[in-house]
Amino acid sequence: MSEPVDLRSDTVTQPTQEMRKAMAEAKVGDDVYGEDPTINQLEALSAEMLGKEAGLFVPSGTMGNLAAVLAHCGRGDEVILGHLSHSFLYEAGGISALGGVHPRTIQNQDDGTLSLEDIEGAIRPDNPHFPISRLVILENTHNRTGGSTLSREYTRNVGEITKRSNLALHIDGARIFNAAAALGVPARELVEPADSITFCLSKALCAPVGSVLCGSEEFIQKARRARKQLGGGMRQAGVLAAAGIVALENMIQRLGEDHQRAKKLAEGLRGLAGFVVEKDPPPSNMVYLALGAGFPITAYEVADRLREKSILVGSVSERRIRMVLHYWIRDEDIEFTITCYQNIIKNL
Ligand code: TLP
Repeated sequence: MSEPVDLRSDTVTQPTQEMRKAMAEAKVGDDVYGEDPTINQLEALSAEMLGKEAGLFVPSGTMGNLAAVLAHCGRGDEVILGHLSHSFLYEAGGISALGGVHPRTIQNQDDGTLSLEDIEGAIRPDNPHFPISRLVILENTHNRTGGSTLSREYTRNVGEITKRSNLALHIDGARIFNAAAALGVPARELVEPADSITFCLSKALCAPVGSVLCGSEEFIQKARRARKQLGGGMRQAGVLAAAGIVALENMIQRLGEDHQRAKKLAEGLRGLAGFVVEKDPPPSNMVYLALGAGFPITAYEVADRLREKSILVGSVSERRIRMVLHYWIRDEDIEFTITCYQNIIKNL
């Protein structure tokens, strides 16, 4: 049987042949002793690419974000973040459960940003009634608003606020290289105002496991302790980091192809009665599709009908579908997906 067309996420990507070879041949050591040469190489390469002093290899984006919050904040401190941010919605409340950190959510705008006024307005005055505002988190690209990109200028403006107010700025850059490709701006410039950044190797870059948290030497030392507390101190994990190095060296320059395919998919779905492509053209590698008011079946049923044709999509809610483009999706898969959507409409 042929492979399904898996559009649920870019997290489903399999490692490439080149990654598998690099993994098999990786030189490894005990990373808790700091002795894994491949992890050390990945961390140094990541830090250099993002213009930060140091990097820390972590098993997941979730752990990268959590270790960052634990390194920036103490118990009872407050983090300002978007109500649609991944850290708030999809990380199992880790910052509160494990860090005793208070989330202060403010509205994400439709383009994934937090308004500068809202950020300033959320910073607490020094008063014993209040938690201490310590950190702002941005997300680039912003998943729930359709893979929106946050510009260099916007991020600089936020950085000016955080600096002025003595807060830290963390970027959840799970897909920062998608943002860089979409905007035509080097990733290091997009994260320049940030004190820390997490990016993922295991999404559109195809590595099987891992993210890297980057920041100053001092920050990374604290984050390394937090990673240990969270059980993320790994041993001969250079076999994983080896795939991450291939991801950084060879997989970034092709991300534009995924963005082109996202546009092609959106074009094909645009005219279909009952569906609305939410961000059209899509800003990066995601296509979100909303079902119009009178659409007679739910997003779950649409997903089931597509699954019968071996197409997998994410139903985010009853009325909303997400499709994510990645390395393993070819042009013919896009055409086939559009045809299957057309057939669903015909057979309603
Ligand atoms: N996102 C996943 C799901 O958790 C929703 C996906 O399929 O998109 N930040 C952002 C912006 C993310 O989208 C994700 C994963 C993470 C962090 C967490 O990364 P992992 O899955 O490695 O913990």
